[in-house]
Amino acid sequence: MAAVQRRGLPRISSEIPSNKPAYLGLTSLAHPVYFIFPLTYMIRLAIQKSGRLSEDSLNLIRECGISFQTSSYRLKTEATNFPLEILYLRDDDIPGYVQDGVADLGIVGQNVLVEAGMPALELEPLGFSKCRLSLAVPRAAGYDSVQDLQGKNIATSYPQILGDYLAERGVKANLHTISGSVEIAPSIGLAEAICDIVSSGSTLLGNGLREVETVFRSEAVLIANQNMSAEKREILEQLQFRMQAVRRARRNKYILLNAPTASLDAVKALLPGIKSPTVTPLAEEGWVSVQSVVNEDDFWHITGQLKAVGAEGILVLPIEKMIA
Ligand code: PRT
Ligand code: ZN
Repeated sequence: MAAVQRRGLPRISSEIPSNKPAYLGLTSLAHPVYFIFPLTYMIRLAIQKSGRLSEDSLNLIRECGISFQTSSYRLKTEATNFPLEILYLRDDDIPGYVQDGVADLGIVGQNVLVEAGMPALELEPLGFSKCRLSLAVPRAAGYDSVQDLQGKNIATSYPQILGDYLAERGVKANLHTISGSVEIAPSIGLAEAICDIVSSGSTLLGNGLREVETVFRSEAVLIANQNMSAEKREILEQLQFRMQAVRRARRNKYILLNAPTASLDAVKALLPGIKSPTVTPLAEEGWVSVQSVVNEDDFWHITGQLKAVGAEGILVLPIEKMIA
């Protein structure tokens, strides 16, 4: 049967097309008919269902201009304006699901990724959920170097990362793997030291512990299955382009100021901008308005220097997206 195209309806064919997705319409088992829909590929992104990564992951997707519905009991949701499906999972399960191709992409902490032994899945850092995996000992205990942990009991949820760290330094210790409340291990006599995630340090402090070594630094990363189809790779490229624009915008601020023309060279040297700053004359003679972009980390330092060379009326604005 030749393919038939009817206005407003999918094309109908009795042959399975080799290069297009087709859906089987069971009009007759003897003579199956395939409805051929346009190419509609979709990429699947796994994020943490509920925890420290969840909100930032959802915000990043939203800031990429992708709309979707959320609700606390849903396990997956489909974006309405981008070929993306979001799966909500426990963070520990995300690397395995991405490795196996159940999800194409994932957002997870590097600590979980490396502990799972799958660092090769990492595509790019995302700049949030920054933390460190640290060794800590009771405040009153003496500590000079990691060699002091030779033969000691250490409680941790990260035996792989810690094991590698100690082995590289020739330290043999007894690692006790526990999945939560690691910080209480010394006070209940389970271990002489712990190795756990630290962010502000207040949990260690509250449990009478002292941070002595940073074993690993971590942040949220985008991970990807390594055998994605060309079509999915194309969608991934679009998503990465948007994520990078969002991240660049978050790291930078738009700055506007007035400066005496005589100070312009000094101001330009402080504000190189993306290419060079935009300079326009003010109505008042001898003054210019300067617009540029400044890195958030340098912002306060540069503002002080700008004031010192005569800049006035400094305005700083957030940037929504920044395309390289
Ligand atoms: O339920 P699910 O398995 O999905 O989540 P989870 O409970 O295993 O993980 P979750 O939500 O606690 O953390 C997810 C990820 O956030 C981690 O894998 C890290 O990559 C990152 N992250 C960032 C942190 C922290 N900061 C953090 N502070 N993960 C844990 N903590 C804990 C830490 O274990 C300790 O108990 O917070 C305490 C220390 O915090 P401070 O601020 O007192 O130092
Ligand atoms: Zn977890």
